[in-house]
Amino acid sequence: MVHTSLDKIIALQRKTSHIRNLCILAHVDHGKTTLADCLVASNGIISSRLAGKLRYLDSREDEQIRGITMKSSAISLHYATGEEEYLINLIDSPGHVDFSSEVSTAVRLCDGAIVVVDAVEGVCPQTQVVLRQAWLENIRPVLVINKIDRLIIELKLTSQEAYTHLQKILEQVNAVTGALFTSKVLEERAEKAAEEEGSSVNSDGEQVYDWSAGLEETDDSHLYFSPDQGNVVFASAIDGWGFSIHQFAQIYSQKMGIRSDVLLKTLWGDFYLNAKAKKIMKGAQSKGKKPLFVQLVLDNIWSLYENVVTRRDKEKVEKMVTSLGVKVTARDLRHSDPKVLLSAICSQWLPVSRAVLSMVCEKLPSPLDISAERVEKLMSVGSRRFDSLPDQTQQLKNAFLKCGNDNSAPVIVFVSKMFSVDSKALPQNKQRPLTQEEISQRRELARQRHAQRQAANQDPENTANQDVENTETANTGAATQTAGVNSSLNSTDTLCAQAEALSVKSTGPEEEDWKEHFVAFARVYSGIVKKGQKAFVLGPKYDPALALKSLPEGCSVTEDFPSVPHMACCTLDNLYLLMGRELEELEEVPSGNVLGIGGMEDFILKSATISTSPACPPFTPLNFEATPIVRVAVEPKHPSEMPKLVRGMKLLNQADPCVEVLIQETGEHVLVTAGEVHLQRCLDDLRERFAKIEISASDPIIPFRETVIRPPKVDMVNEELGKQQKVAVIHQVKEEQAKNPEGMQVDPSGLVTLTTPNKMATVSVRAIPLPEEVTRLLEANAELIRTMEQFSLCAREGKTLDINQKTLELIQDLKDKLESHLQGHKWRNAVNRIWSFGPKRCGPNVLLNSVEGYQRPSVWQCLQCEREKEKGRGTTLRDFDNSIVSGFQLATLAGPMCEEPLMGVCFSVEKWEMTLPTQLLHQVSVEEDSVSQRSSTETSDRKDGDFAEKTDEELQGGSETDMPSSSSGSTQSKRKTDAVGGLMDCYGPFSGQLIAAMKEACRNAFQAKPQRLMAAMYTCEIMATAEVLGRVYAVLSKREGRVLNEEMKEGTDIFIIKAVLPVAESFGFAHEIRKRTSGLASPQLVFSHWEVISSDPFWVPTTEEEYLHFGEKADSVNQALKYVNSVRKRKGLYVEEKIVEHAEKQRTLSKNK
Ligand SMILES: Nc1nc2c(ncn2[C@@H]2O[C@H](COP(=O)(O)OP(=O)(O)OP(=O)(O)O)[C@@H](O)[C@H]2O)c(=O)[nH]1
Ligand SMILES: [Mg+2]
Repeated sequence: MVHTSLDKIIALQRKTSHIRNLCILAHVDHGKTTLADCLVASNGIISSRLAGKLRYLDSREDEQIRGITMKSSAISLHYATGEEEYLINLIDSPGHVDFSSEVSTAVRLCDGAIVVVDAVEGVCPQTQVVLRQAWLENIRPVLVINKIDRLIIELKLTSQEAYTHLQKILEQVNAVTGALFTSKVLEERAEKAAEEEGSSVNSDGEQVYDWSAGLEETDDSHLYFSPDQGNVVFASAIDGWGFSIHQFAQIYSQKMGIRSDVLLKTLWGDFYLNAKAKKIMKGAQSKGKKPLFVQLVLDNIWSLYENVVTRRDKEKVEKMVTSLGVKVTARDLRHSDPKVLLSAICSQWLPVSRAVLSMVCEKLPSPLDISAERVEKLMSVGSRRFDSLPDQTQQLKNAFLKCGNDNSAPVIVFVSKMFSVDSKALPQNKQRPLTQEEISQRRELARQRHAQRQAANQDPENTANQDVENTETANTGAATQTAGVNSSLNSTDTLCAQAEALSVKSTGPEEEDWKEHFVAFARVYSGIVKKGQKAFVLGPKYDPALALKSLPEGCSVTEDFPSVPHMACCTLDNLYLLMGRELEELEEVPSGNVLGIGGMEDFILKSATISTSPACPPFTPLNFEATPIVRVAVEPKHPSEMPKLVRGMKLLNQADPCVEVLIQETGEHVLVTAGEVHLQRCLDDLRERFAKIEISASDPIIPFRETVIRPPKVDMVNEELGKQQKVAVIHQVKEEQAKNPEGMQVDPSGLVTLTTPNKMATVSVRAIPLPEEVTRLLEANAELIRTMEQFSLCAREGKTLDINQKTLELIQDLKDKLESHLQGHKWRNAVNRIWSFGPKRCGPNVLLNSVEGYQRPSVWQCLQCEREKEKGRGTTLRDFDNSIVSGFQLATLAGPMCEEPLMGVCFSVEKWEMTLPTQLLHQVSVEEDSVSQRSSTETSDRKDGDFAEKTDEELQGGSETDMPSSSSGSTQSKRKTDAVGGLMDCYGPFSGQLIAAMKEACRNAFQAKPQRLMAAMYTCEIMATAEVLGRVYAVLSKREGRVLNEEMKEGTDIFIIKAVLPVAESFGFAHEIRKRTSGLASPQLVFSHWEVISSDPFWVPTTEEEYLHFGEKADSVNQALKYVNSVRKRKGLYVEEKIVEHAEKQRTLSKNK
């Protein structure tokens, strides 16, 4: 196969209608990279013998070693069919869950996708995820069912069984697509009109009719995969063959004289060939006949495998080879590995590249076919609606749709990720072969040098004189000599310099070797990008409406313009064609193509939009499916190398779409990654690439949550708790009360009352566990709660914040749901009494206002049509409201067990009394009258955002200094601050005392209830054959995993096990499973939820049965306590540990009796 030249690709880049941008998506190990190899080989980039073995697009060393892809990489291919020539921009993506963010970056740049499914494993979890991702980005998929050879060789299915099996796989894939489609249609319908509902839900029958009628309105036929639609290819990438039924229809229409369109419709499905009548009939199954697909397609392949691989029947093979009309070399025929012969035959008979590429060109859209719906989705960030964008921005939609290639079209480019390349890999630094001219130039130089040297040796004077003539620098005798020698030296120097220049040019500047270069992975959506062009770089938070206001009309990139937030101006220095491991330099790239842009590292962190028009909005952010959860602290082996590590982490952050790097309060440098494999890759990258130093990483930092639960009804030995337990509890409480700090009382029901040190305020707080659904709701809606909080903050400052209608509806919905879950006497009117959420004002814990007679603005005030007047304005309590909230925020940020955040706890403030000295109170009220509405925002309100993040000490220290400055804006508020905040005594400012008291009260109320630790859980799906099933279970149970269900894949002996596993126990899990099952099973771990660990970390036996069962010491392993202690140890907190208790002297009895 000939190598496609760069010029050809450049020419094809201009034919937008003949470009296909697509990515290969699948579950891990379903054969994406192997398939990509076959396609790459069809362009002569790699040899077709190596296709499938080389895995060309896995260019990293660790990808080759581990055998999995870790990043998405692109390559441009040329495909010719008949008259038409196409340019295929192919992106291979990883299938491992840890790298699913790389899939998102790939999907964004494409118009279509090849979804690969393993014929044995069928639809797997990641297959569903990638189908969903393709769906969310509105790109069209086609299907490749790969590894059909496994059905023949491993599962030993007959062709008929294989047909049924393939049908099932198609059904599974279509079920996933169908679910996505119906959910979308139903969502749209629900949005449309509520009144329709009333009329359509009359009877059950009608409902069904209506529902499907809604679906029928939208054409969905192109969504489903079906071989007769031409969007399915059956393949074995490793053996190099693949076909769609179009190919067989063509073959048989010639052979049998049946029209190919008839064959196309009947080759897949319940049809059979009636040989007598020479007709194709329906009802193969009911009549027990072989379906056409089996008879005409599968049987051929099955017999080929049988003759070549299983029986190795030479005669038959030769016959088949001649009948298929393919050429096989004698060497292949004699080869000891039958697969070589098989590949040689198949790659000529049914080359997989032809089947896949012709399907892609036919069925996937070109960049010109981009739909208006997709454009609107790309252009509308967040909850903004497309029609709320400025007019100029809306007009850009046409540019997208036109995908124009002329110079007048605005340039719009989206960068989905930044990837780093070695400076050596850049085309400008690459060692290129010398041209003929350069070689002769070098030869000439060398010859001159040689001649000069010889001449100089023989007769220095002579040469000198000659040189003088040459250079014409001297005229007289004595001076001639010296000058002559000099100039002779000079001329040799210049020669050397010239020679050096030539050699430097070809090897590249060495001093730049260490430098990391970033290339932006991008696509042009409109216009032509030219090398050296200037453009705006728009960050994800850029707002065109704001910018258009501040920029002069029709301003262009070349002019000076006022600085606009999230916008920068840059020059596009280098444009590259992405060719897998190589980059090729380009002068310009027309719209519709995927490209690499060099020199953008100072402008773009991870993703950005580049445009020549300031009206262009930033594209919607990428949908990331994985949540980064695994954290480790890293440090350099040699402390002096810290700056290198910091720089390296910065580079790593830029080069990976998903990783997070942060510096914790403790000063640790922390990496947050999506999973173990991802973590390993990040560490390797840091060591070898970005920091180039030795680093050590801590054990993974596992996050926990702390919570309280309802008192358990049974004890640890499952006996119902009787009175005896109660006595013990009261006894315990009394004991603990003795330990309580001064001024605190705890009553038996768990109500904690605490007074500030200056005795001026008293708060009573009770901790109540929130129902599980409520916690989940709060967690899922953190973003909404943050919006509500912002609204309240603005309201307090007297400003208004406009929230769009959709968000308001969502907030109302959240409120309704909370109300429905918080039912019963205990929660009466609780939702309206919510005071705050925490930690960070949006977490899954609630502060409840149960103070009698205290009215304050509700957290739901954004829902009220008319803005509520500030309730309780002017009361002393209201002035200190914020201190209570801050105390609550601090208490929920770090719990008493091991300083981890709380979750699912409601703190109900039941009493709050203040007894301020009368003279101060008077002062406050007098000030109050003269203070304007605005200035009543209370002292510490302004900086409450920081409160949540600050630690206790910082806060107390900080409040002294911050307080006066925070209200120095107006003299009125200053006076008021003096009155309220100035309640200073020997215990410090009063608001600070109140914060501390509230925090302590919450912590103690928490401790008065049965406390539990919550662990982060992974769901994991493992596929294993029956013989290794037992070992998989053993590993799971050793690591505290819990099996949710287990089912057998139909038609195979593979079991699918679904289980949950604590993140804390997951490290090394995948490795252990693989080791124990000899690589036959490999799990995929995805973060799913938080779960309460049922054992009490502070449990001691209290009932008689427990004493009997566990003994007095009860020193069996307490998992929860183990976790608590490990976290405390890591944080440097006090850990109560008994190393040896009641040690007994050991004696060897046999000797000295
Ligand atoms: N029997 C058989 N094995 C195949 C076929 N295609 C790929 N494989 C094997 O499947 C394994 C995984 O192939 P890859 O191409 O690396 O899979 P992938 O989908 O790129 O994997 P990730 O990128 O890690 O998600 C390799 O060992 C291949 O040799 C096939 O058609 N038949
Ligand atoms: Mg791969």
